Amino acid sequence: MVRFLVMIVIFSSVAPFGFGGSHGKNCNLEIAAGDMLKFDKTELAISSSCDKVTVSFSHTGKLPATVMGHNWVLSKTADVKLIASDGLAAGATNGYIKAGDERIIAATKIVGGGETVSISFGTGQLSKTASYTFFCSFAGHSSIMAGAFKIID
Ligand code: CU1
Repeated sequence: MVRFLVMIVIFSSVAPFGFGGSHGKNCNLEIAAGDMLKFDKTELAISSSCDKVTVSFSHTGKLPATVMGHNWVLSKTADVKLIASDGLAAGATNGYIKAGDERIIAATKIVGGGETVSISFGTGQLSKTASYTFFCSFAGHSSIMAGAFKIID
């Protein structure tokens, strides 16, 4: 699946490499999670030619958001633990995200079974040399529900 995704990214990469081009190229990613603490992908990758990324995240389970809610959060790998612990302190009413958390590159709201949500963000702040991780910040999920977010040529 990861290889398939990478192929799509490579084939859709028609613009010259490098961020901040004038093409305004939008890249789409899809990811899902069910009633277990698991995303259906362990890795997501975008081309460095993407100016903007839209992530569509589906909760394919049946449990409600209060019991088994999930979100999709992107940050530098080094920031995951503190974002998650601050999110836990912020609690369910804040979607397990600390208000105004500048370490977060992108985050969806918490969704429950049957719901799909999407988030778009610019790639201007991303660097090919940094390490990024996507994860779920719902209470206790981030240590298991996480994967690598890569920028490839
Ligand atoms: Cu979760």
